[in-house]
Amino acid sequence: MTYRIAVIPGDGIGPEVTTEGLKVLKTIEELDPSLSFSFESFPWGCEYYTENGKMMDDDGIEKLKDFDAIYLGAVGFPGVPDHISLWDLLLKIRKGFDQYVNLRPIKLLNGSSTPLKDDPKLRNIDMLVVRENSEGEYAGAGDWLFKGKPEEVVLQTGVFSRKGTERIIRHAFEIAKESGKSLTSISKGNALNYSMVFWDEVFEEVSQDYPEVTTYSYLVDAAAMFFVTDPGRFEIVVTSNLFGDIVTDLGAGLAGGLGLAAGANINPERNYPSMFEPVHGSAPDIAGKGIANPLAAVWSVSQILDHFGHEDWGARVLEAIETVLTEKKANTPDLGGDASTSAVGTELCRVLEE
Ligand code: GGG
Repeated sequence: MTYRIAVIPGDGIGPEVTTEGLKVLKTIEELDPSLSFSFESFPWGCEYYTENGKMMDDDGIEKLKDFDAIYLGAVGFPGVPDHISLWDLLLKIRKGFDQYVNLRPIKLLNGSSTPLKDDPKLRNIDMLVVRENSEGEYAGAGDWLFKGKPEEVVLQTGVFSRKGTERIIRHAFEIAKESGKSLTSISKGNALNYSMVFWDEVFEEVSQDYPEVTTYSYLVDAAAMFFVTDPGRFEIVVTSNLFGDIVTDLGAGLAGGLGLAAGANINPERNYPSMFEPVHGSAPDIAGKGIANPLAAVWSVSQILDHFGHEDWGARVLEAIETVLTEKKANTPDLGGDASTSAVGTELCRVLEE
């Protein structure tokens, strides 16, 4: 079977890092005759916006719908307002394909270092954040009244439907049950007296169906502190769209930086393609210099392989990343090395071929 992958390299360092991800997939294809991938690239992003007045084609969702997966680099570049680049490409695809589960692993890989003190307790970083990815604070609901006037008022409404809240919490419980790990809900019920009280109630209700799963609940501010002081207490984490976006960048900072953080936008029903992307953005400051760390984008490739049911290859790609990190022969400047983006990809392929 040939897996069809739509590639959206996007902006800034996106094309540089996805090139290395594709290099890895092509190497795997050569090593395993039972696997075959076809790639179609789409030139969407900020440059496309500047030329065409839109981030993607009007029928972009239609064009993507029959692919087995979407591989995205990065979105956003100076000159195009960030809310336009995010909403008209990344969020449009997440919403268009109901990719309501955002899986973001936060793991201190072998060979990677943490800015935390050299305390074994603080090296115990291995969690999976299950972020709600379709509504919540990113519902796009709100208003901007009396613009420019002294009485100006801006509203940004969080939307938490029963369907949306229950399905993400249930999905996280399923992951926790299957993996035998605990599940922590991160919310803010004391201050957000509608949305997060509701979230906490739904979490409590759904937990009744999973008596075998040990559960914890944290306010997001306390959770942020414990991420830093005792990250080992978190295994599977479920949280809302905005909180998930924030705590996963915090987690990335603890586990080696954004160059090592991958994310999968999953449509669990598989009636539409899922999308895989590094968590980082387009990093305009280093774009075009050939020094961006491609490991997050390659970890996303590992997630694609897992999603296709080739967990053996997914694990091998992650092991190859750990080997490259441990050997330190090809690490980019953010990791203290001087290797180019392309040299890291080539080294990963060499490790896979060994
Ligand atoms: N790698 C995709 C990208 O550029 N993400 C930047 C970003 O701001 N993402 C926000 C989000 O994941 O909700």
